[in-house]
Amino acid sequence: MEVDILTIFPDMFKPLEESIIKRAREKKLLSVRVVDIREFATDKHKKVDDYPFGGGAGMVMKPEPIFRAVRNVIGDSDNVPVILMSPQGETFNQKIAYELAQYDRMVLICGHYEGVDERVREALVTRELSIGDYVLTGGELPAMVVVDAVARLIPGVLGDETSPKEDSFANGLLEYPQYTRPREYAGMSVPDVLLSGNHEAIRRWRRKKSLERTLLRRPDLLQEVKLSEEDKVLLNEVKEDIKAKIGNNKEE
Ligand code: 9D3
Repeated sequence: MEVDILTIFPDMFKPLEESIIKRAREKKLLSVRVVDIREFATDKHKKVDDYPFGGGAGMVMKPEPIFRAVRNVIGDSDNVPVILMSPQGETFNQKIAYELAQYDRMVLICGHYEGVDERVREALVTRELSIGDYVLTGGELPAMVVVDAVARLIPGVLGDETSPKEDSFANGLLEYPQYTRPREYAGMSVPDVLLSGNHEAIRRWRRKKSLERTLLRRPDLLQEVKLSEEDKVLLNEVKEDIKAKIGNNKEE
């Protein structure tokens, strides 16, 4: 996938040169081009923002540099998502990540100041995304969040050991607790079942823990997920455990 990121702060994108994203780029599974909107400013001072018509605080990003930058990267091609990162967008989630991963290109525009000239939305933007209800200083970190979440869904980006199909948000439940060596640390031991070698018992324990964790932390997710007959049995066990106070009103 080819991603073009339009920004007035190109130096903020160093994190995309590390770790799994770095490897994905080396393997040519992902190409990230960070485009400095300022290079497309039309005046001699390379101005990218201006005062809002009608008055008010703050500055607004001018349309011309953004239009020219988008035209420069995609020309007249359609079917390329042009995504504006903005606090007013729909909230990004795993489902949207899967949708975007189906494209072989996308353009991300990072908003700044008090916002962008509305004509950018009218004529250029196909989708507007927020990453959640908190106020950041710009769309750069959100753009990196989207690139990261989408890139790892591209086949081959994750090693074979880690399938995105096993992601907690992909199977609709939170993940079960994980342990590694040593078997005992600071007086805390690893649950016996995980050392038992009984794969069926381990699978059942993990599923139950996933259900328990989801019930206690994200009951909203349980409304969405389709539970198997075994899941219903396990979830009832969880609820009985909690009632019997074995749960001590929290996990374990
Ligand atoms: C004056 C009203 N503000 C809206 C709450 C203006 C404003 C604040 C912060 C306009 C832009 C920004 C910068 N944030 C983003 O560009 C942004 C963002 C965010 O702040 N939170 C979550 N997702 C995103 S995506 C882009």
